Amino acid sequence: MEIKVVANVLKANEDMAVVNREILSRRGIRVVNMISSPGAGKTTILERTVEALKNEIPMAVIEGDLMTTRDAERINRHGVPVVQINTQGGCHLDANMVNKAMLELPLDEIKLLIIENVGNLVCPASFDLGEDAKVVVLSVPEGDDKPLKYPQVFSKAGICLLNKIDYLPHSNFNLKQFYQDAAALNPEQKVFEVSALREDGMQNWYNYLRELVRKNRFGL
Ligand SMILES: Nc1nc2c(ncn2[C@@H]2O[C@H](COP(=O)(O)OP(=O)(O)OP(=O)(O)O)[C@@H](O)[C@H]2O)c(=O)[nH]1
Ligand SMILES: [Mg+2]
Repeated sequence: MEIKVVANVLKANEDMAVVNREILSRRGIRVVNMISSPGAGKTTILERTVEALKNEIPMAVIEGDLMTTRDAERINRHGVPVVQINTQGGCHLDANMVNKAMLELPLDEIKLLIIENVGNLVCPASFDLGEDAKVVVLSVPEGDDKPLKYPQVFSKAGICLLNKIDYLPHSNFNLKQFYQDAAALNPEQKVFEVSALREDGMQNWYNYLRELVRKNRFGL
């Protein structure tokens, strides 16, 4: 019985993700779903990203957190539309929450929607929100063993941002091991090494977003 309930929850989410994808792709809006453990640097990356691209690509942000509007306030300072979802204890965003948040955004004016998921490397991987791509952020202080320990999110994410590379000289993070494990889980995954703090390597990420927005709904 319990298994059936869980299956129903995931099926309901899948159905709503299809609806979101249809609404967004009809308007030519590209969507990325950023996933990481708490504190890996999602909001810092987003602050840099909106500052760098907001005059070039009309964009909006959905922030997911258990509580507070802190991350939305950080994005709001950069003058792009942002909606905060508070899950009130829930460990991930789901497609229904995103659907409601989308209604608060000027969808006819944007081409890129970036969703910052709740800080958690596990549950968000199971819930499709209607995105074009999942982006996993791993930060150097978390350790090079994380891809193999949290394989689902690394397998599903088309992009991995390896953040806080400014810590590399002070850490035992083994880059070779990380690349080997990440490639074993997902040979197609692109990895961008960045320091959002120092703004190192961010151009590769911006170019990825530019390319994503340029593609039409058939991926051409
Ligand atoms: N040294 C260093 N610190 C960073 C970097 N990027 C982010 N930080 C710091 O890491 C901390 C957490 O960053 P956030 O951007 O809030 O992380 P987050 O993933 O959004 O966190 P949650 O929303 O709570 O899951 C902050 O103190 C940032 O200043 C980086 O590239 N290098
Ligand atoms: Mg954040």
